[in-house]
Amino acid sequence: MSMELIHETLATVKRRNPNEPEFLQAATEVLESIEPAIRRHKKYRDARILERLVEPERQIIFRVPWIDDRGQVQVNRGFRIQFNSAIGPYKGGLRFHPTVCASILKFLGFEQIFKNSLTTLPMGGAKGGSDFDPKGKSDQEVMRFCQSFMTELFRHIGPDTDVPAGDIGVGAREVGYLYGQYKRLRNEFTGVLTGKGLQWGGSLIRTEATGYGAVYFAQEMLKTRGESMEGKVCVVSGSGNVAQYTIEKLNQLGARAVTMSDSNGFIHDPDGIDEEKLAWTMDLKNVRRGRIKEYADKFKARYYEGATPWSIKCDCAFPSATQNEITGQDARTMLENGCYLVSEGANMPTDPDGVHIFLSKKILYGPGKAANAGGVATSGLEMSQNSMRLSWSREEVDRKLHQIMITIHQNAFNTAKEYGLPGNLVAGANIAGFTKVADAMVDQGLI
Ligand code: NDP
Ligand code: 2IT
Repeated sequence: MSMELIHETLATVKRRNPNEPEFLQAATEVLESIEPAIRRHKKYRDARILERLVEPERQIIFRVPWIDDRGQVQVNRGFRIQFNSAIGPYKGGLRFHPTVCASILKFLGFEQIFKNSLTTLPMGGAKGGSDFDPKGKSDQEVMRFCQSFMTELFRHIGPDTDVPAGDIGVGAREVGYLYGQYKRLRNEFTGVLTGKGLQWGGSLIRTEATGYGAVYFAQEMLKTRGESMEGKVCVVSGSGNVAQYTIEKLNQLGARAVTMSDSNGFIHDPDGIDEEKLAWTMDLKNVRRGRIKEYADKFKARYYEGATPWSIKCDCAFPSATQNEITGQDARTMLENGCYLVSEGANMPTDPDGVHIFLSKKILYGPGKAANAGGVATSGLEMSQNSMRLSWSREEVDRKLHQIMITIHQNAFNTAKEYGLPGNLVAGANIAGFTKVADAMVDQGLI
């Protein structure tokens, strides 16, 4: 009966949101895996929690006009999906990428609800962004775009209402321009964005947090089998914020990261991307804004144009680029090559076929909403520091981040067991994240 309810709800999602495949994919994965909780708790069925959960509280879509360096008017589309505020102010990143559309931001906002719930901190779920492409744009163009974007967004956000942050295409530079414009418009210095610069309200470790967190989560998964990261050969995709700090933490723990990628291809460096090569890559990607191919030329590694790194033999994989980057076929290849741990730094990087394969083969599989929750968790710590008008040391924030990742793993692991699905961290994370939000929605009446 509860499965019927879930399928009816998903049919409504499909009917109401035609042409939103990513959102339907995320909703299907979550709803199907929380069936045991829907079955067990009549109060969720009576309060029609599922039907309410899949409908965002508010969606804002707006025009973003700006002037490029040639003096031409450009127009992009801006979004903010305020999905759920049952347990705290809306919280989630902004993505600037040409593929951005309602479907992608709704999948990300939906995932964010459960991820934020898992962090143990009081944050609701949201996501936003634009189809603006920062690639190939000058700093001035990026600034003018960010100022125009914020000129509309500012009226919808606030430190107790909605606190955006970065995601793909939105890093320190973009957060700086966005924050500057918010401050001018409001005449207030508040913690309205996270991922801020360290001199103006940012938290130590926020830059590192998602990557570090994904590795801390992997450590916890390995511990259940009495193993550690030491000596593990790791395949990493992406070469942006999450990939960079995943590799930094892997190096610190004695593991060996052998790949990185961008949307053009991937590099394979069997000797490992050590500290020096990583520092060079950070300059390439964060300052010079070049392509990963240059790494192969610089360090005599192999470059594979137009391919993803999943064919490379490894013990552990850290997908850290984008959604659906691991297909069912990739998953099969990875298992054949001996990969037995996947910790998702990206959001929904594995397609449904791939997830099914990882779960049925019972490898150590940490889904994004658990494994990459360290980023938003540290955003939550940045919000606390802003509210208290003080800043914690690097060690203090790292210690809190590490403890949060341990707790998330424990919660997902124990919840999976409690609901009769031992080892299934997809079900464990979804059910644990869901029940907290669902209980809050029941307590607060018809919201
Ligand atoms: P960045 O913009 O810093 O880096 C993104 C990386 O992924 C780049 O190497 C980029 O290559 C590659 N990439 C992006 N889109 C595609 C695509 N369609 N196909 C192939 N490669 C692609 O973003 P982040 O590192 O911040 O984000 C990476 C992932 O982690 C995303 O899924 C994001 O949602 C998730 N995440 C990020 C968090 C954060 O705190 N930043 C927190 C939690 C999750 P190219 O330069 O060629 O575009
Ligand atoms: O997907 C994510 O969790 C993020 N991009 C980080 C969100 C945040 O508010 O720090």
